[in-house]
Amino acid sequence: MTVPPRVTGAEREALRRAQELALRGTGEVEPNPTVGAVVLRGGEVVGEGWHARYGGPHAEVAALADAGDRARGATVCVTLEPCCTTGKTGPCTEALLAAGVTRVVVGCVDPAPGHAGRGLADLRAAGVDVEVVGSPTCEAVLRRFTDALARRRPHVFAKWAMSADGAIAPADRTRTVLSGPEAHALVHRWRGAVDAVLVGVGTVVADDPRLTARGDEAPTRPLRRVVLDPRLRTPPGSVLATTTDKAPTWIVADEEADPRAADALEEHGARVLRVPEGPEWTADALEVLGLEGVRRLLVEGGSDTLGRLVAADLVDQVACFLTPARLGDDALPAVAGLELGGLDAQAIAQILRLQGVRVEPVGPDVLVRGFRPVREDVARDG
Ligand code: AOF
Ligand code: ZN
Repeated sequence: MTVPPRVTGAEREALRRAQELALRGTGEVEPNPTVGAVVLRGGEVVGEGWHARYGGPHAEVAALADAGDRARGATVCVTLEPCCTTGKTGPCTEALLAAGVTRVVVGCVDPAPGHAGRGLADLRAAGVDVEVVGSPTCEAVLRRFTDALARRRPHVFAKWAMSADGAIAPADRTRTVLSGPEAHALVHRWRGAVDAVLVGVGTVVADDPRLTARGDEAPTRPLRRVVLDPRLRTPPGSVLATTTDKAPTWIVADEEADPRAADALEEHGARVLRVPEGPEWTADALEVLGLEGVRRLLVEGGSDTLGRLVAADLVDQVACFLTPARLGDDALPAVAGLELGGLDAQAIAQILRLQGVRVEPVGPDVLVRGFRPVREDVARDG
């Protein structure tokens, strides 16, 4: 790494540590970048922080909180240019100024259009000494983020629980709880850290789910619940359609779907989004969600929806809970079109083409997670 002479050895070391901290957010913050920050005072580390969950505090804010009063007159080394706009949280540039930081060492510039050097300019204008290292390691960490900036659809995080024989429901399709309470707690936390949760209409008809976030950490904004429902089969009396006072429900339908069905759902307060018929309907539906401001989307099934998204290479991130249950012959496969029964975590990860795989016990279940290389289509016009 070529480091400009204006960066001290302690700062270089702090930036390396900040990169390490940044990686702790992997799997929790995408499509946003993983970011780490270290507060230095007189060459000593007095605070550390990272961006830990989507929608949560940014790395600088976490590191400043860790440093407390010692941040006054200190240097902050951060892997990414501090943001200067209010997104889900306030601008980091203002947090740095309010804390009395006098020098900021930045790993690389934020490629996001609204940032891209403006944060650096704001800090300099306020009299802060700013140094950009241009670190290739920091840039490498941003790859997933830069790719996501180029497309309009959300980052798709698909989650499911499946039996040891690779199914999500028994032959008679009755609702079956497969994973343990620890897995449920994790799912509720994830629901609190996405912009929307999506299921296919088959799941609404079979399970009539609530899809609310009941985690310990209060969601930063009302969770949008989305049903992929081309022909508008969502029952107007379903929980999702009748609880829109608690959380918004969006039904994504084909443009040709029955207008009377749409009226019935809208009467209850659900919103029907129309997507023109076409060979890439699912991709188009995701794009509509992206344009509506959904950047991180949790997909919770069912079998057909997961199968369609995987087949179209529209899944970016996977979390699969392997549970000890067995559902027997003719059970519904967890992901339509994929045979995942009787396999261990490594084999499942291989079939799903996961990268950066992590396998860990969660109560009685085993959680397999990773990222999928996604298709290049991303900057589609039209
Ligand atoms: C920072 N520090 O730790 C991160 C930054 O979705 P939001 O509101 O959290 O905003 C995310 C945007 O802020 C993201 O698109 C990227 O440009 C920047 N990320 N910036 O100063 C951080 N994660
Ligand atoms: Zn920020």
